[in-house]
Amino acid sequence: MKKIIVAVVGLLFLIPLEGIAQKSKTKRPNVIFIMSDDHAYQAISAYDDKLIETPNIDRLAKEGMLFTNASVTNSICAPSRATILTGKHTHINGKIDNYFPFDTTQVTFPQIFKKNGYKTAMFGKLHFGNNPKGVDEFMILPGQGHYINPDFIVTNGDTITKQGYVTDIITDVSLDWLKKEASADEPFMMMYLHKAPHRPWWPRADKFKEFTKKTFPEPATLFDDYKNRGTAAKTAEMNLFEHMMYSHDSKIRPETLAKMEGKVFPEIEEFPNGFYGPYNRATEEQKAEYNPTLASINDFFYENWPKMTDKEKMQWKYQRYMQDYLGSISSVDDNVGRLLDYLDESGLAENTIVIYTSDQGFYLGEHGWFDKRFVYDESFKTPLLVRWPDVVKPGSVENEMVQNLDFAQTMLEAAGIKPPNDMQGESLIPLLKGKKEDWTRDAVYYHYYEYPAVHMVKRHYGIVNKEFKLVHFYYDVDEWELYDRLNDPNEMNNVYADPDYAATVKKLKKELKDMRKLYKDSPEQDKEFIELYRSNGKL
Ligand code: SGN
Ligand code: CA
Repeated sequence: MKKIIVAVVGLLFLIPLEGIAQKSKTKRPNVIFIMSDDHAYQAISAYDDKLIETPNIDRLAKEGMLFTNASVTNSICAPSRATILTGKHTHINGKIDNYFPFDTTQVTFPQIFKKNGYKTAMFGKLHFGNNPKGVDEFMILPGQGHYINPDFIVTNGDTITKQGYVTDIITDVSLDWLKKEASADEPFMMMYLHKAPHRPWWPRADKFKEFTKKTFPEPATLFDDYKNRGTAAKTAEMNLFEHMMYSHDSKIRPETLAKMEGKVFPEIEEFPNGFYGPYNRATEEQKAEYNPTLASINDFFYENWPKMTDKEKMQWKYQRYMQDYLGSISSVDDNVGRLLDYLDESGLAENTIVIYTSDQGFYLGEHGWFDKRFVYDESFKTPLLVRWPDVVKPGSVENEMVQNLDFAQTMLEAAGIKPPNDMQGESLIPLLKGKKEDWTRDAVYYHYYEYPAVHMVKRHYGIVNKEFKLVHFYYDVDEWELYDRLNDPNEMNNVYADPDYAATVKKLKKELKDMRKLYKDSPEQDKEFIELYRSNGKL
């Protein structure tokens, strides 16, 4: 009898709950778009756990889908953001590099969400030289922004300074907005955009201390000599040994460099603010938290650097780089955890799509490099994890060739909004729903323009499918490269001139030509963008 009563009472409670659940399923989903700056997939444990554990980001893979072949159309910050926001390739949206401001007459997807009744917000890094459109509320970093006590531009156009560490602050503000604005009646779309782990990789003081004690495995290609590659790889200025800076990047104080006997470090004159620019943002109290770790790094350097071989210097720089880069990521992961926990506690998680990505990949010592820009895998590919309860099968892995070009259409369609016809991507909804048979694309297009510029990566465009990558470097060279992705995953051998690959080259050249046409790119357009540099005195 007791059992029956319990069962009946239980049923009474279940009925209304069931009703709510039914209702929320038919409601338009909320969207949280999380993007970190320069977060390499090699530094997310759902992809690879040899460098760092990222348990919170990994939750999105466990509870959703992990894309292993996601890429960008142009591996550099602001252009990638412009592609994400417009759903168009660089040559169409006009944002070719980090210098020229974004054309604000371009339609961006938050504007479309807002028009369709969504509450919208953007917090963190935009890097456009102008403010976002289509968001009810924003707080963005001016330009690259700072790690410590950063400035922000807010909705009314004012600039404010916030005390604390940038990754924590962006999360605090995003959570505040969710607590205030997210409700059951109106759906929302929030962009939560981290500055970390962008150069110069300043972790929070406690992470700095923690990660400086760690040693990381070296990538197989750390000592790449760029043999069997073209001019572009040989002339790029992003080698850890040659181009990474002791003070700005490795956190050696200029005074330490100045007192090194007989050694001349041009960066003391060339970039005097490299160390003190970021460090001096801290209050005396905050500096005191960094100082013991800085002292141990500086003492070690002062004593050991003169005795080190070039190989050891490279290895030391790699370790310093990883310590700071991964220390910065650790805070991103913690903060993503805070956000996901809040979604759970508030009940929002159930009807919210959460996307995690980066504005591009990054070299973590592969080919001896840091930075990005190249179509070679580590910077061309980007992390992509999507959780969408009841739609995406938990723990699924997708290897189709998807791109940041596809994000806008995907989010709009998920919200039941028809994307504008001139967007150039493909909605990822069939893949997210496990309907692979409805996915037809097998190759993607890439085009990088920012040259000559910092890191000196030459202009290039190309076509990439699962097996091959065909690339044309142009402007001050005219060189083609072909990589066999299956047999040479580290991309160490350009086989363009190998007779065994002649048929592949011929086929891919034709496909590349067709693709350029399809996306409305052309040699005339390439010349126009070179002319833009010339007329702005950049050549
Ligand atoms: C800065 C960095 C470069 C980086 C660009 C673009 N130097 O100039 O290393 O490639 O930004 O980065 S720094 O010394 O100022 O950090 S992007 O992410 O904005 O494209
Ligand atoms: Ca970036």
